[in-house]
Amino acid sequence: GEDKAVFEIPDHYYPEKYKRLSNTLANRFGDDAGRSIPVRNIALPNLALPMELDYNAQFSLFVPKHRRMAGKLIDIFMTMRDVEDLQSVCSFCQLRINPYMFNYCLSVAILHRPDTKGLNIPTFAETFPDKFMDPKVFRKAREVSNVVTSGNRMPVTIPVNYTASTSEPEQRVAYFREDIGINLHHWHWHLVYPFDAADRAIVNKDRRGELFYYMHQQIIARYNMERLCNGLGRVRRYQNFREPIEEGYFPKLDSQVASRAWPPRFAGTTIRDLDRPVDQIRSDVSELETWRDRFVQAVETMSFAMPNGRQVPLDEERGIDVLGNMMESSIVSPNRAYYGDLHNMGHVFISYSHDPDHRHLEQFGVMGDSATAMRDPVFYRWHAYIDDLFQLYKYKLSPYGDDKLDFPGIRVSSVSVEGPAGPNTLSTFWELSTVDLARGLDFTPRGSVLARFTHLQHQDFNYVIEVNNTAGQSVMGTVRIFLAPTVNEDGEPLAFDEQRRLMVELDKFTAGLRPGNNTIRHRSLDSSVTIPYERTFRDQSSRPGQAGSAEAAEFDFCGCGWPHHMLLAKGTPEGYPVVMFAMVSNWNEDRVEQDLVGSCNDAASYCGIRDRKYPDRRAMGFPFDRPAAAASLQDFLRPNMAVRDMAIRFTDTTRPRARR
Ligand code: CUO
Repeated sequence: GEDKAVFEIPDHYYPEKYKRLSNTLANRFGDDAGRSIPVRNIALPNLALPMELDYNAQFSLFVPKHRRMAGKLIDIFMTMRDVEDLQSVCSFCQLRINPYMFNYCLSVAILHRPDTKGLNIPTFAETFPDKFMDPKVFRKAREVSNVVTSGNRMPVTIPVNYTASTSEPEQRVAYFREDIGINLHHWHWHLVYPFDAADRAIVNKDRRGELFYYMHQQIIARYNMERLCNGLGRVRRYQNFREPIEEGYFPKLDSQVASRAWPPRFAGTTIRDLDRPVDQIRSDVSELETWRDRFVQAVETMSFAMPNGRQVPLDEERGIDVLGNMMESSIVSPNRAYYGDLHNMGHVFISYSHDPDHRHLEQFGVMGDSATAMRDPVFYRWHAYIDDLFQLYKYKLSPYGDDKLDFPGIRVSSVSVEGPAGPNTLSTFWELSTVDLARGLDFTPRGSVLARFTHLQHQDFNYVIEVNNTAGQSVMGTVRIFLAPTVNEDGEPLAFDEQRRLMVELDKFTAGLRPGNNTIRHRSLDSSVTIPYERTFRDQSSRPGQAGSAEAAEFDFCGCGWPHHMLLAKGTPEGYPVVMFAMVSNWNEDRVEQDLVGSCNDAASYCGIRDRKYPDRRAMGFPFDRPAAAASLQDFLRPNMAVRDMAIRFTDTTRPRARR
């Protein structure tokens, strides 16, 4: 509600230069006026290591030194006795610790401390909007906020297509790469699945390595469909580290913290050996190649080396999870000394390719930060390569047999969609939305600053699935829905093995099936992949509480989830041909015994469920995670599966977002 609070912070918590201001400085999570809350005066822990990062520097989880400093700070936040002590140490840290690192570490701690579950972490886009938006917006926002009183402000408009002209073909999918919701999802995902922390339990979540593989595999599948809709070929993997990266990227994002521009990468840049003492990074390109070769060797031999030299087999059930942890890598990698840090260091090499030895005193580019990496075309080239390496393992597995694919007694006679665009037509268009930038803008007066931007949107629809049950009794099934392109760059039908890798998961849910005919109707809005628009951007009507307040909101773990407005690819004006696939598998073989009390279980496909196991016993991406003998999707079908040809029709109009 309107209950505003000011935190009374012990005087000696303020750095010297702020002492005079101490009476007027409100806590970052507090509001402007009202109730006064004393902050507990505690014996402060040793913060020397995290304070080594300059307050104005950029912070990257991919940089090993930053990772160690963050690990220490998370550890400090995790071990504070209670919420009041946590708040106390936070108020001390706020004016001393690099704000990006502070925000990240506090978010991880709030997510993982038992006594802060359900507390609100301010939505990242609003905490650091400079990572998601064009800096011009902020200059305008400052002007607006200085002249107009709160509550009566004109929104500032973020232009469409501001990072390149149409001479750059990659610009055709900029609306995907630079989508604020997609970048927020990616940042949240890495927040929920950190790869480093002093407390191993924070990292070691159920099937986290497999989810790293799967979530990023799905990003590539979605991006590829988006590219095909726009007349671009599937993304070319970045596999030769000695060759120039053809694509350039000029981010045009300013950091408010560093007050300097994010460095660009020119077209034709080649990654080079890194020697940046300031970041304690020294690594040669050949090291990436060694790690890559060792990863491939593990797959080839279907076994990996433990630190003690013992060889352990990669099995069918857990192999992909081990490889995910090895590849990313995380502290639960089976042998970090040997398999190294391929994926993370790939980000680091690319993000420093403009200044590998720090001679120009430049910081990392957008690839160095999980909040901004997806803007850069090279992100997808890198992850397409990573995905290829994972697929090497999947090709080692034997195809699923009937025992895994069939559901005896269950026949799916049809899948279709119904909606405003007409039967079996999916409809997309541009939508104009407004988000609140109030948080993270450290100018006065504080309050609402609205930014208006354009993003892809679609008309919601229902899935309709006809299922015949001849099992003689009621059974439970898991409905799995995917969407894929039907033809390649040249308009030729896709072979099964190409198409399976382009399969985009749209939904997964359980359904009870009575004997006889059943019609399952399911809303696209309830997708297990996406979170509602309101959660991506946070409901405008509910103002956040401060850390430590009892005001519960779930924008943290719950912030992880593909943004619903990007559920479908853009399509084409003529109608882009796609095929929808639906399968009903036997829930008794899929289910995981656990209670799902609580919330944030509505985007489980890409994000898992907080404090629970991944809620599906099958391999992620089942049944398309493995190759099959089938030549075409039609060949692959079993009685419990159905397909339907459809079209995604894009209308090039911009509609203001309607209140729903
Ligand atoms: Cu999400 Cu490379 O892992 O950015």
